[in-house]
Amino acid sequence: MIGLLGAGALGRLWAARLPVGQVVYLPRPGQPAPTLAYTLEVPGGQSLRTRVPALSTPGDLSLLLVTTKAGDALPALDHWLPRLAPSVPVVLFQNGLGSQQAIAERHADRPILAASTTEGANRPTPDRVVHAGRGDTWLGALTPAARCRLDAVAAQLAAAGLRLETTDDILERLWWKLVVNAGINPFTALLDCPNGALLQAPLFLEHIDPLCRELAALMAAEGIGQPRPEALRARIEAVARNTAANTSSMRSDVRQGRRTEIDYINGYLVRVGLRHGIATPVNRMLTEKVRQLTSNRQE
Ligand code: KPL
Repeated sequence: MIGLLGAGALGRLWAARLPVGQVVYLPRPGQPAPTLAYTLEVPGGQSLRTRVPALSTPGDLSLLLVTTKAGDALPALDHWLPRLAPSVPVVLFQNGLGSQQAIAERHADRPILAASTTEGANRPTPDRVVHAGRGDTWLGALTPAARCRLDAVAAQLAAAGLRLETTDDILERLWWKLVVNAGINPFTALLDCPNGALLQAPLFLEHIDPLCRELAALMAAEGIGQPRPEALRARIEAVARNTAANTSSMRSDVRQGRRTEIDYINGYLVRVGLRHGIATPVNRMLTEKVRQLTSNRQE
C-alpha cells in the first residue's frame, strides 16, 4: 500500500494515476479521515473517478508520499513516522527548500527522498482535480538509507504513467525549481495576476534583474553551479510565458486566505544569504511584503 499524506491537487493527481486499490489517505494530525472521492480530468478530456480510502492499518504501508504544504510536512511526519516501520521510504513533494532538509536531518536514519515536479494540477472545486499540463518529475535520495531504495521507489511510482526520472543530485533540481518559484510566485501574489501578466508588470521589471543577481550569488555559494543572472531571468520568463494563464500556488493561497510558502521560497533564500554573508534585499522585500499581505487579509 502507498500512503498519501496531504490531499491537495498534486497528491490527488498521483493517487488517481497509481493502480486502483493501492493508495490510502493519511489525514494530517487533528484532521478528519474521510475517503477522498473526486474526479481527475486528464489532458485530452478523459475523466477518472477516484476513491482513496483512509489508512486503517499503518503496518501495511510500503511507501509514503508527502504532498502537504511545505510548512505542514514536518509536523505531519512527526505524528505519522513513529507509527510506520523504519524501512518505509518517504517521498517529499514540497515546493521551495528548507522543509526537506529539516525532515532529512530529524529522520536521518530513515529512507527519505525528495521529488521535484513540473506536473501542473489544480483543484477548481473540492471534488474535481484538473491535470492541466503534463510535466516531468525528478526523484532523488536525501538520506543515506534512501540511496539503495531509489530505483525501487521509482519503479513503484512509474506505475502512475507520469514521466519520472531519478537523479543523484535532487538538491540541484530543487534549487532550479526554487529559482522559478522565487521569480514568479511572490510577484503574482503581490500583483494578484496570472503568471503571464508579470512580463509587462513594472514591479517585476524593476526587480527581476537584481533578484536574479542575488539568486546567482546564492547558487554559487551553495555549490549549485555558476549560473549567469541573465540565464536565470530567461528561465523565469520562459516559465511565466509557458504558464501564462495559470494562477500561481502563492497567489491562490493569498486569495483563499491560506498561509503561503514564502518562508520556504524567498524567505529560505534570505536565510541562505545570512549564512554566506550575501545581501538579499530583493528577497527580503518580497518576503516581507507577502507576509504583510496574508496577515492583512486574515485580519
Ligand atoms: O510552480 C509554480 C507555482 O505556482 O507554484 C509555477 C511554476 C509558478 C506555476 O504556476
